[in-house]
Amino acid sequence: MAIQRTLILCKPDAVSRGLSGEIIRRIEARGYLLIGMKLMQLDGERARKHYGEHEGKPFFGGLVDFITSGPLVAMAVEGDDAIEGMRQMIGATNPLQAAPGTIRADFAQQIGRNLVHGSDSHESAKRELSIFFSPSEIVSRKHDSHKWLVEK
Ligand code: DAT
Ligand code: MG
Repeated sequence: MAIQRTLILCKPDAVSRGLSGEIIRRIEARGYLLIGMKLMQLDGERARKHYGEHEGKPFFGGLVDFITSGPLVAMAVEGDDAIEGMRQMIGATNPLQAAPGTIRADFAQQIGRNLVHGSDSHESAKRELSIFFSPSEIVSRKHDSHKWLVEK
């Protein structure tokens, strides 16, 4: 078990559908800490950088158009094994394959409108967090304040 940081996005579909509160509620209910958060709209350059691994794939253009289409909520989330834990909570990329109880299964229908982004590895988390947050926008929070949730 290790304390990890991960980038979570409530994508424009989540914000426009009024689901960012529900998504944040689930993250906090799991006991993860929000250590950075902002509402912002991405420009194409930053969107292409964030989704760089998908450049050249048939859905890349649509993905960039969609992620830049409206405001999103970007969050830096911290907790025990938070990268894998958040991926579990978000569910499989295609909402049809996502397990019931995950955000995508509970609220989404289509792969191209699947509401949430979560970093998929330590390297991705590091890279993606630096695209969305400068170090001064990350707030250190003492895990002791959650000691009833986190096993030492
Ligand atoms: P994830 O968001 O689960 O990490 P990914 O990194 O493979 O999934 O893809 C990034 C996003 O791109 C995904 O959330 C939705 C979109 N996407 C992926 N595969 C797609 C496809 N076959 N058709 C349309 N959109 C797709
Ligand atoms: Mg991904």
